[in-house]
Amino acid sequence: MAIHGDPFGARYFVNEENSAVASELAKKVFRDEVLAGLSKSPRRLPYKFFYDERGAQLFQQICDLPEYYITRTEIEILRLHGAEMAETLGPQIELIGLGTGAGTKTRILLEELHEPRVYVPIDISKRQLEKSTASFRKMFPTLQILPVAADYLEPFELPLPRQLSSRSVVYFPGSTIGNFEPDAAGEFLTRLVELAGDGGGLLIGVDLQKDRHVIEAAYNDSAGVTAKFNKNLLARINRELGADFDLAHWQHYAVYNPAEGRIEIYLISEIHQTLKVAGQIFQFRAGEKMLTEYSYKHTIGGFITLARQAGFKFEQVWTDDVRWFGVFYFTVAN
Ligand code: AVI
Repeated sequence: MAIHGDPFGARYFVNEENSAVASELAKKVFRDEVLAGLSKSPRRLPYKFFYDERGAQLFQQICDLPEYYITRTEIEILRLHGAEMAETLGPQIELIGLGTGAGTKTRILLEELHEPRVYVPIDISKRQLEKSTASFRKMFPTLQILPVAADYLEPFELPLPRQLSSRSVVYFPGSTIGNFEPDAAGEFLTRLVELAGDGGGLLIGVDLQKDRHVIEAAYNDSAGVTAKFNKNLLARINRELGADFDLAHWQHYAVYNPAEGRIEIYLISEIHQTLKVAGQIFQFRAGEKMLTEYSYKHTIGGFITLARQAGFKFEQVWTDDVRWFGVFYFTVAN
């Protein structure tokens, strides 16, 4: 997935020509995956495309919603147990942050860590990365920060650090692992074993199974922000693929599936409609559901098994009082 050896963090310093090629490629991938998803039965749109600029802003608003317990519970766990986490991860580590965004959680963790040597934030948004790197450099002047602007779902290169560290610890907060289906989650964790390397570790935030009403409220907030976030995917398709979705004819729907342990998020067509997307015609029945996202809620035991199968050894889990959320620490098994 990633190798040390790109001494200048070249992915961060992409030149204009490369970035034009990359954005053409990204457009093609977006078009192909949307058309493929719309051609499936039942139809589904890939959740990873939620995060254009507007989508990222809306997600930020979701994190602050009273019903969306995930972000504040994870932060509470870090505040309560950060010192013990630092003890467990050990001194002088290299921290590799995946999709850490603005970096609120990482900052709490870095403040607790003992003499962290290197921090490698990996984020798809170059602008976000530049902003958070600038403020982290001020906050942690002795820490070597090597940002990588990349989609961590795709192969990328790790910059070569100047400072020696005791071990690499991958940090993957936010329960983003919950958006992967079980097979994909297993494969991704296997890639994280490789990224952490021999002697390395993984600190990962995971949303846990709980009363379905709590979960359903988090994805059906009273202010309607999650509905906007969901429908923004259609707005993005309209804008970038020349489609004609009328957002007024689509309804946000989120329901917990206890058998699968996941919340399922859909857009429902309110009327019979014929639409054009990237020059292709699609017909939707009134009441037809189009899947946009799964968000899996794990049990502690179930997640440990998943990570074990990928090649990790379980070390510890920290939770809040009511066990709504878990921050797990694994090391790479010998
Ligand atoms: C990013 N991810 C962990 C969020 C979640 O809770 O599954 C995405 C989200 N979708 C709707 N609300 C939040």
